Amino acid sequence: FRFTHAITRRPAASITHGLRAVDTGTPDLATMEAHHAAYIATLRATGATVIELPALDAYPDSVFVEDTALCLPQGAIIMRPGAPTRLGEAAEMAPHLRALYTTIARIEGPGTIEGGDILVTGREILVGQSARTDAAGIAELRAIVTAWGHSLREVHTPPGVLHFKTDCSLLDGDTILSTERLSASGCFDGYKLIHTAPGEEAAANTIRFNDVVLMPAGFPGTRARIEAAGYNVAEIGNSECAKLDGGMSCLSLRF
Ligand code: CIR
Repeated sequence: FRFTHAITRRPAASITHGLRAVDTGTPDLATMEAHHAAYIATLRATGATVIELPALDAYPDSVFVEDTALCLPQGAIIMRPGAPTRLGEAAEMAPHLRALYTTIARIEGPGTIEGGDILVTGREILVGQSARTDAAGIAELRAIVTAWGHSLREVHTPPGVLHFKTDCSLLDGDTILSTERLSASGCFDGYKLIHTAPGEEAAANTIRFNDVVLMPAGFPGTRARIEAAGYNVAEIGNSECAKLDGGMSCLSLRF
């Protein structure tokens, strides 16, 4: 949760065609741009360098850069998104990571895996199988990260939830914010847990970025729990990304 860099990508006008599990309305580009600017400003205020990539109109979901790669101290790994319309986003990210990392690995397939299903904690890498991430994709990632000295544990994303991290986030090396429906599986046994407040499951996707926890605006019960545990919270508008099942973690690669 200590980072010197983040990579973001500007939302494209095609964001109105972004993937969504349930249609709750078309995202408004101008509002999303305002939220995105606040997000970037909050990351920068911690002293980090934020690399802003240009919009990619050919990929409506390309603002959600987290799904395209996994950045570790040993190197970056280019993912293989399970959503066919998002597959090309990984190749678009690759040259930017090559400019920053000497070691680059790539998930070759045929398995698929998206960054939203990967939680790196202080002690291990947790990966949730989901509609986007399959066993073959996880096996390929496991081979790469174990060679780099990490241990990987496979877990499951609750049914109907897009990504593993839709329902959890890391608050510090061994403290996790989770929905009750996810932690009920026991996947976080041994960690300190803070649960989202009742009815606030959509608050689970936050990011701890240096000295601040960025959380989606409008979840006072969960905010109070995070603050009571001593964290410094910044609320960022997320109404437009939420229409596309996106949240705080999806909007950046952090390293
Ligand atoms: C999608 O369905 O792929 C996008 N609309 C949302 C991706 C959110 N990404 C994430 O949680 N890491």
